[in-house]
Amino acid sequence: NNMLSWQRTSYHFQPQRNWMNDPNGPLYYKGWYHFFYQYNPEGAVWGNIVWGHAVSKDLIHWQYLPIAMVPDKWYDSNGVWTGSATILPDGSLVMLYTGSTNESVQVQNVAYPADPNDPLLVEWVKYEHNPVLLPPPGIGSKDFRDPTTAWRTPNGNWKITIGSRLNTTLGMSLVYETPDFINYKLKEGLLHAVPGTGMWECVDLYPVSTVDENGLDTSVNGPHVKHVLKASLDDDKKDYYALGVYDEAKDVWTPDNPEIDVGIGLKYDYGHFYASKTFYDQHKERRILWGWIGETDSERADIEKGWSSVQAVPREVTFDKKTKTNLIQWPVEEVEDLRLSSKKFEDVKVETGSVVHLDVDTATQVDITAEFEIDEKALEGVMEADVGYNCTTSGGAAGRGALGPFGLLVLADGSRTEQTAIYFYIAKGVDGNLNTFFCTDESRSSKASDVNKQIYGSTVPVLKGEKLSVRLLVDHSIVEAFAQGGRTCITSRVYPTEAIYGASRVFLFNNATGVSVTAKKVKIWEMNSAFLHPYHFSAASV
Ligand code: DQQ
Repeated sequence: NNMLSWQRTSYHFQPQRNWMNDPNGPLYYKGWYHFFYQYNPEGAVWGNIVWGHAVSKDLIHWQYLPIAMVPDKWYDSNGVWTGSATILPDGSLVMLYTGSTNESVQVQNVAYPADPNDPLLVEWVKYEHNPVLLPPPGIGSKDFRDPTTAWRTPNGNWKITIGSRLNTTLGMSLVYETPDFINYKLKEGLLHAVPGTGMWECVDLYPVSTVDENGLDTSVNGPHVKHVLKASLDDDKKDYYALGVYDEAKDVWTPDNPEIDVGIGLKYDYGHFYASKTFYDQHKERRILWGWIGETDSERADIEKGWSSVQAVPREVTFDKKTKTNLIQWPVEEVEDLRLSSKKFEDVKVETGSVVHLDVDTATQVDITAEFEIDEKALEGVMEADVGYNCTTSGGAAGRGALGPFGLLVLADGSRTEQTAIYFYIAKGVDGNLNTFFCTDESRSSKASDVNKQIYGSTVPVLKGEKLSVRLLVDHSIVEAFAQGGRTCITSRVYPTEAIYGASRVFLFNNATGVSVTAKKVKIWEMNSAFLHPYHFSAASV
């Protein structure tokens, strides 16, 4: 439908048409990045789930391949659901995925590439004696899904974890041990459980180095290693992670800080981002995070436009060695290859209560970096405490405090009847300490009334001497925002009707009452399109 075609993104992964959800089994194999995804080949709403498949040399320019797996067995006839890939020491691949059976029971299945010599991994075969795992006693038949990538144990076996819940509210993850991916033993304890968090979907467990920049293969453990545990909470559709320690002998993961445990502490992304999954990229020795960005418009609009959902630009994840309390997420460096012409703005003063237009040609498909400086004296001069600030409930970009909000307006039209605001807000505690918030306000993002417009955000750690910095990936109907180098991230799905194509503008704004802000350096790159297209099989390759 042409009427809504401006909402299509230009460098975020999305199928040509129809519904997509979770990322599945991402991996690097024989020179290609592979990406599988939950896909409905028959429409723009969830259902009939198969595994879509695409390949890329650089995680940005994708080529669509034929559907990898369809629900053609009793053990997955209600859907080929989410799963993960494991690369064995000899380089071969095992795929583990959840099948929803003909009776809607969630079981785990194994699949292999039909031809390991095919770098495109076009054909997949399901293990003939699937399923390999049924819900164990005491676990609901619909509470047992999304196996992780396996990690190797010192005795040469493999372990996986699978999310579930007990008594509806105790979110948790089970551990299984297997020598061969066929026979499994349920471990006695739980990897971890957190009361009140409900069903854990798409659990992820992986190591991060506390000293090195490179990512770690999933089986690595030992000194200078922390383990990230992530669960996608079915109840509030958010991806929560926590840093902790994984004890392989006991099969237990323990959070560094019980107060910021899985499901009650940090989120990968405070906006719209769900069912994410990481993989270790052995090609570039880094850990890559994929996340699904669903629609926030009406189902009717999705059916009308004939498609639904995109994936976030893959992010490299590392441990934040400066704060030691959070991860860093940053768009993979390859996205920078899409940067075309740029414009730079320096020392732009944004007075209290003002808006400044940044003159760039087109701002509908851009990569923006910005650094803000605030007058130190003004910061100290603020006498009264400002407690209880909350991105969602404190008035958004229009609410005014002494030291915020200030930041950028993107996907805005010239008269700002539409705008998506990304901003900082500094609150002074009763102790005089400053607490910085990073937020996104979608409330004026679209004139359309049938779309969900939210105000999101959280605190962002700012260390002494650091400027406030932000990176934005703007792509027609998406804004991915990264504060302080990726310590806090917010993805917004927005539906401008006026601020599209050439009518889209970028502004700086400052609604703080007590401080003027200087945008020290703002750089705006126009972004090329990634031109996703089907893979053309040459005569020689078929
Ligand atoms: N989506 C899949 C499930 C998973 C859920 C089904 C998360 O395997 O738990 O499409 O979005």
